[in-house]
Amino acid sequence: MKKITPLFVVTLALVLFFNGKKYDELLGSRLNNSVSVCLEGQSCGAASSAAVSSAANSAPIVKVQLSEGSEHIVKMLNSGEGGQMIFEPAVLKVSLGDTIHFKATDAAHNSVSMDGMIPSGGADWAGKLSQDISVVLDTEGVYVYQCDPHVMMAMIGVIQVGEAVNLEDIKMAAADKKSAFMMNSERLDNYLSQL
Ligand SMILES: [Cu+2]
Repeated sequence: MKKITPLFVVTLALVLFFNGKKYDELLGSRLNNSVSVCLEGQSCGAASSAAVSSAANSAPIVKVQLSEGSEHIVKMLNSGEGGQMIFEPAVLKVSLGDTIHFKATDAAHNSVSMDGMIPSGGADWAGKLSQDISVVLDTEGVYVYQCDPHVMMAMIGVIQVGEAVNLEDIKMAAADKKSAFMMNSERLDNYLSQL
């Protein structure tokens, strides 16, 4: 017992010491987190910059990243995360020569390229109602397409293939096209701003 007691005391002291050290480190890291301040103009990570742009523009503009792979699916929906009567995803960035599969997930929609809203030399397309259609995009630029029955609700989508070489043309044409939208008229500008 006389030999065990000092050993016990030493062990207890060590346990307390290391626990205390860990606690201090934990406390320190919590304090560091809570006092870290993101100043304007500094690189503060994605969440913070989104918050900054949200405050500045009332709606955060998140740029769409290049989709991986060479085949991409766009669903035609009555209701999606972005609202009613909508393509999902409504904005896509793909590589030259990629294939887009428009899926009639919900009935009574179609996908039709919009007049004057595709790159010059690009192939147009026109799917039938409730019909899946696959389109190979082998001309670089920005394409805007619509759903015929719901174009008044701005059921449209945007695909950038390679570089957005015709974006200024599309933006000029968009000003005219928007007059056809009775609802969701902000969608087209919103989508184009994500490119
Ligand atoms: Cu539709």
